Amino acid sequence: MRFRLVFIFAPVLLLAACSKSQPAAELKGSPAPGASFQVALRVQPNPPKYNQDTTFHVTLKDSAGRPVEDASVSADLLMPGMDMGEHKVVLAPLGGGDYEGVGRFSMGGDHEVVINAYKAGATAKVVFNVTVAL
Ligand SMILES: [Cu+2]
Repeated sequence: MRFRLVFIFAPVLLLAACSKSQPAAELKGSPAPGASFQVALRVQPNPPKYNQDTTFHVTLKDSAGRPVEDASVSADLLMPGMDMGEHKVVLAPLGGGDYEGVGRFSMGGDHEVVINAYKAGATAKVVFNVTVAL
């Protein structure tokens, strides 16, 4: 099911990626123990703005630094200490270990962006702290 969603959204996201001018700064993440992949996250704009489209761009590498393609990658947008309901953004593969998707934060302030990556039984979960501008 998740695979089908990724497939449908991919062409739209590729178009959006082509209109990008500047790559955003790479954020610092906290990997959960046992992560099989290295996860780098960029958000555009940085910082994200409340209730406006934010592009989440993930680069996935294995422990040897090689790009990991064909993984399932998602971003959960959470607020620590507040139940905001589930807000998951599925990131589509761009090739070369890059994944991208667009979502919105429904509030300003301190958030956690939790990136989950999965491929053939190997996983990674990395938490990034992001402060959303009003
Ligand atoms: Cu909130």
